Amino acid sequence: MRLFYDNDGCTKTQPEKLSYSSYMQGKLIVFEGTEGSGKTTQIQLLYQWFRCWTDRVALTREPGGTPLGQKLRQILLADSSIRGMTELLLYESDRAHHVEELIKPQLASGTIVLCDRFTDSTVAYQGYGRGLSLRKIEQLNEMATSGLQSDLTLWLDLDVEVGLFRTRQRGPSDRMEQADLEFHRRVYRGFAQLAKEQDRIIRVDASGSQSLVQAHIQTIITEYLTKWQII
Ligand code: Z5A
Repeated sequence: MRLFYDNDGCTKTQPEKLSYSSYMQGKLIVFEGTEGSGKTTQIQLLYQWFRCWTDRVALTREPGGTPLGQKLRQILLADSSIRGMTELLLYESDRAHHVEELIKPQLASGTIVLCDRFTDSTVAYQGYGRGLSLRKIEQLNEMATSGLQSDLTLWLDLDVEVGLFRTRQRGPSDRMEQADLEFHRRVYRGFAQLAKEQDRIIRVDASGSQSLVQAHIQTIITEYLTKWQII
């Protein structure tokens, strides 16, 4: 990160402070991708970048963005008896609670919400990966979010095998990471298809170094903040 950060962790080229009077509603920015694509690393770096010039930013994730969600996350990632519709409904339950309790109130107070995974993960994993009905998933996503969509989704595009190699190097795998390679390839195809269909999804090449990928993300975010007239 030396290239982009000073000693205090802030960039030399950070935007001017947010003009607080210029916007009321926050923005929902989501990071999506297959295992090991670097979402968590990159969203945390972006959060630090935002924090250098505003405190109106929140970092959260799915599953597990609330205390109840943490409990659901533990069950979802550890219990191998959970399959099919049960798995889908647990992810949607986590989401419904997360949106109501955290995301909507934060957006209403003008906060930029950075979320590690959201509705597209359900389409990619439970739809393309597990083969559940895409139409039903769309309906459940709509119900769980009351129609809320991301303002911008960054799809971190990385070769599935490279991502799985990265996660294996990190240590023991959880239930989803242990799924077979063909499952992860189907999930990848899901994200690729969504990116083709939806203008709110921007593809980010995640194969470079952490600092290179972060620089690309900061460029995209700066463009959007300008477009939204936040900076
Ligand atoms: N799931 C679902 O099925 N349906 C849904 O609706 C939702 C989720 C919302 C969440 O688990 C699981 O839930 C997930 C999908 C499913 N499946 N799994 N597994 P999670 O949150 O624990 O897992 P994840 O979201 O996939 O995160 P991850 O495996 O930790 O991957 P990541 O966040 O994309 O990557 P990372 O943690 O930033 O990096 C992984 C490793 O690579 C780490 O050691 C880094 O230091 C390293 N890394 C990161 N960037 C680089 C670069 N650029 N070069 C080299 N190495 C790097």
